[in-house]
Amino acid sequence: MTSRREFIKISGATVGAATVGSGFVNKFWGLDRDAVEDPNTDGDKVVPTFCELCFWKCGVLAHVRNGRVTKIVGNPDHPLSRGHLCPRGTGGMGLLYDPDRLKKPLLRRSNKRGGQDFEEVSWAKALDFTAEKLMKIKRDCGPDKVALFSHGYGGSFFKHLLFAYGSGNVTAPSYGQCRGPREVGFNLTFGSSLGSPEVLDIENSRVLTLIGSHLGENMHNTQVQDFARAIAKGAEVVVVDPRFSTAAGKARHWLPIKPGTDLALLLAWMHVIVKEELYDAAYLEKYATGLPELRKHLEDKTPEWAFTETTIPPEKIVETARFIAGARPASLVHPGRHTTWYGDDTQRSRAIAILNALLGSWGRRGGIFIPASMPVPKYPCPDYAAPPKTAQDHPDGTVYPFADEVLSHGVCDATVPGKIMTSGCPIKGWIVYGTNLIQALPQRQQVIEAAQHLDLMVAIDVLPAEITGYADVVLPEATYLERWDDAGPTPWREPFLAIRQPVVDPLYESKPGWWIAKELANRMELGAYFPWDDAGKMVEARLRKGGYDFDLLKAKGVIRGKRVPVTTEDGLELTFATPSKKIELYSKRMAEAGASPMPEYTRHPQPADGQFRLLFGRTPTHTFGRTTNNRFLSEVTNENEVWLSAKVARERGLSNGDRVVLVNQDGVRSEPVRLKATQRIRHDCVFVVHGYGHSSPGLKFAKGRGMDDSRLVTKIAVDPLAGSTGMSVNFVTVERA
Ligand SMILES: Nc1nc2c(c(=O)[nH]1)N[C@H]1C(S)=C(S)[C@@H](COP(=O)(O)OP(=O)(O)OC[C@H]3O[C@@H](n4cnc5c(=O)[nH]c(N)nc54)[C@H](O)[C@@H]3O)O[C@H]1N2
Ligand SMILES: Nc1nc2c(c(=O)[nH]1)N[C@H]1C(S)=C(S)[C@@H](COP(=O)(O)OP(=O)(O)OC[C@H]3O[C@@H](n4cnc5c(=O)[nH]c(N)nc54)[C@H](O)[C@@H]3O)O[C@H]1N2
Ligand code: SF4
Ligand SMILES: [Mo]
Repeated sequence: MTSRREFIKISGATVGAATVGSGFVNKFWGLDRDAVEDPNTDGDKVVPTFCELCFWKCGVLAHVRNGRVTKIVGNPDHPLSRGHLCPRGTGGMGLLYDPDRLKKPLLRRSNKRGGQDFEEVSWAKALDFTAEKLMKIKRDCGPDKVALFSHGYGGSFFKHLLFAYGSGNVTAPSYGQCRGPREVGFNLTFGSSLGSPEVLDIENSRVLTLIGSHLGENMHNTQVQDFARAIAKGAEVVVVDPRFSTAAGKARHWLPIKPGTDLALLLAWMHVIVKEELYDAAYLEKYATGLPELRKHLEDKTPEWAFTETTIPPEKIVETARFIAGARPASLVHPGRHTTWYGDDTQRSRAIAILNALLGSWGRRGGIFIPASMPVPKYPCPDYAAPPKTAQDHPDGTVYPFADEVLSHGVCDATVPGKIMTSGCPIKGWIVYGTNLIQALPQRQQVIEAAQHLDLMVAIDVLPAEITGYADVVLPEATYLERWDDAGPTPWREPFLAIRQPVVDPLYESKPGWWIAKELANRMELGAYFPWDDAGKMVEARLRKGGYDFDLLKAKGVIRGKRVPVTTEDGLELTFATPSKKIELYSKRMAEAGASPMPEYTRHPQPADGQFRLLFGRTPTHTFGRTTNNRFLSEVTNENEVWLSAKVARERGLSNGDRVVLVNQDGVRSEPVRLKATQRIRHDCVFVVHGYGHSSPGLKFAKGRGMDDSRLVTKIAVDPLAGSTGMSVNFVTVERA
């Protein structure tokens, strides 16, 4: 195992390998404290691939010596990494060589789900068992009674398998518990959503406004690099956050808003911008509809009114509105990513979208670009026998009128007999790929209850995460450094194509996802849908058919296409896929669905005296619970702490470093956790990094470290438009442990 010193050196090597500005970027984020070059970690072979420590897909170069990966650095040719990685990406060996990895297929021994009581079995036995159960569900109840929960790039083979099987129930918490409302809000306004990686031209922004979005702690590599570059070029930042985030430390204006009131601020900003005619009139004239209705709607949304909601002084609201408008169109109000906060999140995202429209930033340099990509032809494959059946999560289609993906918590509900009306029997089978539903979904008891009703749960994972304990069969996947995945375009500022290829052979008996999906297909008479022997060959055939130089791709990991216009400044003509073919400031579709056609502020319950709103976020060195067992990354941070206002702590006789317990409104108690008494947070909320407090005994390093915030999320506020679950609606008291 590499020591802390070596790990830091490895990070240092990343800095060394970087291109222009990287030293600055690392200094900017305070990441290069011990950075040293270490040629001792150079490999005798370097294999390019892309990262899976989060979902940003940065290109990496993996150094290999004597069959072992010795370091991972950024691929300078890859537009998402540009030669350097975030701290997590450098720590991929901590996953590859994690001694707690799943090593062999497991079959559950006892009847009780959740007990982690398994026997090791052969692949043949595990796959036969799974395929037989899936066939039985199909025979008895129909194929649409199986759902796939899938997070991460490798899930594509299982989606294909599920569609071939005849089910359309593909879902992920990264929609209904993450970016769902943002995608819906932007889609309703511009006819297009933002996707991942987000299509934001932060590097060229002159003013960047962050509502939450804690860049610098939220470590999406390209965005934080762009953020640092923008500031180096003189950009200014406005941060709206109840907490003095890392980004707030770089900001001209920090607005410590009362949590849950952002929509009031957004409306008041727009009030000022419209009243003072600071908007981009020519842009709106050409591209938008609904300005008169919006003007009327905003009349009474004054800064004085917003002050009473947000606690931001009216003068400050006016000043920042003018400041933001002064930089248009290179003034970007970041759409956020984790936007499932209070249940009116689609409306808040709509307000952010409309504000961007007023600034003229959609399709503009320094705003939101229209991405380019390099298409990859399909591998010849039969059509799916029947169109995938309708989703089971909200079957009559009217409950959440704008949900455009299947909702994970809805699938849980549809698994419990009689809980929501679906035709025929409830959902009987879950395939869970790369998502730890126990930590990712709110209202854990309901997830666990749903699991108890299943005929089959198969978990495909690399680690014994909590969810694997509830599965009937656990299939150990090879990590991203040990496998091929499918090839596909990543829409971005410049067109490029990258491949994921194995760096080393799979350890233990782990197998790549493509192999697992194909073997299951063969056992269910669906082999025709996987008409290739090996995913590497399939990827090669697809890319060669597309006219790409596969040998170059293998050697470099990435090829770049010719730049095309992505903003009006480059000569792009903007089009909008809305019903009116224009930006819809007023949404007829929303009115028809019975929703407010322009964002309407709702007042949310606030914590009582002695209670605090539980907020959560990220730390630069971890991706939720996905990496908290990674010993390399944990050399830097190995537990979370609870942020509480220093004044409040003092009044309660608590000091920095004390062990405390959080107790939520339903009496659920957290694990004991260290207190961070700080002036950097408002008095009415506490903040904690998500992904700690693991309980799975198999996660020998992470188990019992820090607290698990999601256990306290027993209450949700469901967004009536996107169907997503607002999770920042839980209140806690703080007790000494
Ligand atoms: N290092 C690292 N980076 C990551 C991830 C990771 O796990 N680790 N995860 C990735 C993923 S999947 C996602 S979705 C993103 C999430 O990252 P973001 O999209 O940035 O998440 P948010 O929930 O917007 O940000 C949390 C911030 O919002 C503030 N906040 C809480 N409530 C409110 C409120 O009512 N109003 C306002 N204005 N602010 C509020 C919190 O204080 C905190 O600073 O990060 C991505 N990047
Ligand atoms: N309370 C609370 N809940 C949240 C959030 C929060 O901040 N607080 N954040 C929300 C957000 S923004 C999101 S995006 C979701 C994300 O939540 P999840 O969808 O659960 O995402 P991860 O935590 O990344 O998923 C981790 C699982 O994937 C496994 N894994 C890692 N690599 C691989 C691989 O190569 N192959 C396979 N098969 N498995 C792999 C890990 O071992 C782990 O079990 O959670 C949401 N839920
Ligand atoms: S942002 Fe970091 S963890 Fe995510 S893909 Fe890039 S290097 Fe990997
Ligand atoms: Mo997310």
